[in-house]
This record gives sequence, C-alpha cells and structure tokens, in this order.
Amino acid sequence: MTPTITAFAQSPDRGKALARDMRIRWALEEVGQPYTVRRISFSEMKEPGHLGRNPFGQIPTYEEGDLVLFESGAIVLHIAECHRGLLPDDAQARARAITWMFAALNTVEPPIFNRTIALVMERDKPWHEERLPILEDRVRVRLGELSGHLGDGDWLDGAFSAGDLLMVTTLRWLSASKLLGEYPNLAAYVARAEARPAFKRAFEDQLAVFHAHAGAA
Ligand code: GTB
Repeated sequence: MTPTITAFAQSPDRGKALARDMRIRWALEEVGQPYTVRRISFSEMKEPGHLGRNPFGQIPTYEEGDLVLFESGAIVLHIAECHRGLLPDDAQARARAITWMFAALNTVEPPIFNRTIALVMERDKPWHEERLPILEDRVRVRLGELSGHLGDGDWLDGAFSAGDLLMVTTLRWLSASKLLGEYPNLAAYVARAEARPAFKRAFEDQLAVFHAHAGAA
C-alpha cells in the first residue's frame, strides 16, 4: 500500500529541505518505497481533519491504510522496521542504531533547534544578541561530543542507519552557519549523507514541489 505523508504546502525553508518531512521522504527513498505527499497550509494543520492525524497540528504525518502516525522519529522507525536497509539485522547493532535515533532527537536536536528558533523568532528581542552566543556554545558542546564519537568513521555505528538519517537531518539545520565547519569531520559526515542517491531524490522532489508552487499562498 502506498503511504501518504503530509508536508508544508509552501515550505518556509524555500526548498532547502529543512522541514521534518524531509526525514520521511529520505527514509522512504532509502528503502525504495513509493509515496504520495499531501501538501497542507498552516491553517489546514490546525483544522479537525489534520488534528485527527496529529493532535499537535504539525507535519509530517504518515498514513498507510488504517495506520496513522505522527512524530518524524516514530515514522522513520516504522519505515525502518517494515523494510530492510535502515536498521541492522543483528539485535545488538539494531538496538545501538535505535539509540542513535533517540540521541539525534533528544540530545542533539534540542540545542540546535533552540538556536534555530532564536534566529527565526527572536531576532527583534533586546536580549537576542546577548543570548545567541550562549545558545551557540550549547550547540558546540554537543557537536564537540558527536565529533569525538564519529572520529574518522563514515557513520555513527557501522553501516548507514536510521540513526544517521535523523542525525544528519538535524545537523543540516546548521548548514547556513559556520558552526558545522568548526568540526570538519561532522561537515564531511553531512556531505557524505547528502551525496547518497536516496537523499538526492528526496531533496529534488521537495524542491520541485517548492518551485511548482513558488509564489502561491
Ligand atoms: N516533534 C515533531 C516531529 O519530529 O515530527 C515536530 C514536528 C514539527 O515541528 N513540525 C513543524 C510544523 O508542523 C514543521 S518542521 N510546524 C507548524 C506548526 O507547529 O504549526 C519545522 C522546521 C522547519 C524549518 C526548520 N529549519 O529551517 O531549520 C526546522 C524545523
């Protein structure tokens, strides 16, 4: 059954694939599962139809027959469990890959997302200039630790996994800043992931949608 995911009708990232539907698109491309995309506006996200899919009124969501999921991490885990390619077969390696999924979402994403929010929503606040370096130092703490773990490895734990997919989509929120460049092995890690054919297909698909609807409300 072809799943349907939801994405912004008009992504505020202007085609940079920074919204969290990119995680789902990329995971589906990695496992070779075709999908359809339902584009929804900010107001539609808060209407009963979409609140029935996600009580928090956000994208992405995932529908596959009777199954309706929200939370990008849970959706990627579901895809990884239903198909080969995103989680190792060995039970311990699989548990470690899932650990990296949680680490991406619960340990690395929060400081990076807090910085993103500060840049998008708090630039006009009188305390913004003072707060930003504090937020950036918190990001550096996590990047330093992650960089130390990755060392000269290609991926976080053996072969590419759903843990890498979630980590890279999180690190990409720093693409426009100099922060990632302070950790050359992390910058190379992101570039390596972005070079994967599945990433490129997912990126091009969302970009095509952005261009097709550019200028529309
Ligand atoms: N925990 C949820 C998940 O992982 O699925 C969070 C979902 C979420 O935040 N969705 C956002 C949303 O629907 C879109 S991705 N927002 C509308 C709303 O809350 O009303 C958010 C996003 C966009 C752009 C960047 N960026 O540019 O770095 C980062 C995150």
